[in-house]
Amino acid sequence: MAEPGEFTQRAFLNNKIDLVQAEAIADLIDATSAQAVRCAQRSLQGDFSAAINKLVAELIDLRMQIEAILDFPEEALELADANRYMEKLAKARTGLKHLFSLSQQGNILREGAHIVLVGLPNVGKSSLLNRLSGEDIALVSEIAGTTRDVIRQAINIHGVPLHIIDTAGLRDSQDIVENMGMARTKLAIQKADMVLLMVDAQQQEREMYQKILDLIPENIPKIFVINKIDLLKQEARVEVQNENSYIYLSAKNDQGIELLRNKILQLINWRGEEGVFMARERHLLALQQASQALERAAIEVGRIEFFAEELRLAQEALSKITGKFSSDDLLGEIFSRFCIGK
Ligand SMILES: Nc1nc2c(ncn2[C@@H]2O[C@H](COP(=O)(O)OP(=O)(O)OP(=O)(O)O)[C@@H](O)[C@H]2O)c(=O)[nH]1
Ligand SMILES: [Mg+2]
Repeated sequence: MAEPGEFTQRAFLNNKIDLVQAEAIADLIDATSAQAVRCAQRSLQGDFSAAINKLVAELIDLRMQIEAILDFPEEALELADANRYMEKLAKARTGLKHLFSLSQQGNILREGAHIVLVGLPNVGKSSLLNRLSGEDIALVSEIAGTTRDVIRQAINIHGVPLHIIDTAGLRDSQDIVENMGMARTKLAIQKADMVLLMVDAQQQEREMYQKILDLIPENIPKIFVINKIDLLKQEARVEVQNENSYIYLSAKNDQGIELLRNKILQLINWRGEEGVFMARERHLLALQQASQALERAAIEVGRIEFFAEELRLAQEALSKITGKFSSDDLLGEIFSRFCIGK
């Protein structure tokens, strides 16, 4: 019997593909939108690897020159040479930055951000979930406290995958089950990538909202959604105040939903699919390590041994991505996630 990912692993071990391409096969199988398919295909064709290899080649070229100086310490480093090395280093850093930004976009496509809907009972959270997903997933009623449990739904906005999490409305309640639901709401907030704080346009009770706001950690992006504008006969719109975004919409009448969609994409830093590679957390981490090493190298040009060492570390970090230097543990983890026989 074939093991999970066995055929892909054999292709990798026999140098037919590198590690990024092997991962791209898994990502292609798991892709949930046309965008994700195209990005995985780009990585599978070797575009991501080629970009990494080009950077590695630049670093090797620079290292060869530096290491040669280390071998002949009697020849002092000329200023003109030092300037040339700095130029090459700057070029590598720019290339790395660009690659990181493309990979970050790819990571959004792979993982999908978790967006949690919170607010008082009855403001229309479940109605918004249904509207965003285009399906009747959550129960909607005029009874406050309709949603008891956390409801998750995978959706996509213009091809970008997202997980929307509808929660039990927060209020002071004596109901045991409702309180259990609220405890889950609080847990969901802690794990969110973004929070949509929903308010009823007719009744914006400040005190209770402050309590909900206090539950949301500082560093999590939020959007204030003011729902039911149809009841006040208002127009859908976006307002920005003190760097906070307020979206006025009607979940029931389908007004302003597109404004919300665009704002969500903006807050997760989605900048379009152009040239994006499918990237994993592991790739981002390695790119970051390489970038930190080059940053330190820039400070060390005067001390050539340290400069050389930082370049070596940067090269090693990049090579980990394509699998030139990888531990067996990492390979085991990557291939075990494939389905059997792939
Ligand atoms: N007029 C109007 N009514 C809305 C709108 N959105 C939701 N409603 C109504 O508001 C009531 C509550 O909606 P839900 O979506 O169940 O509210 P919820 O926030 O999920 O409530 P809980 O689950 O109890 O926390 C329902 O009667 C909806 O039809 C809107 O945009 N305009
Ligand atoms: Mg609800």
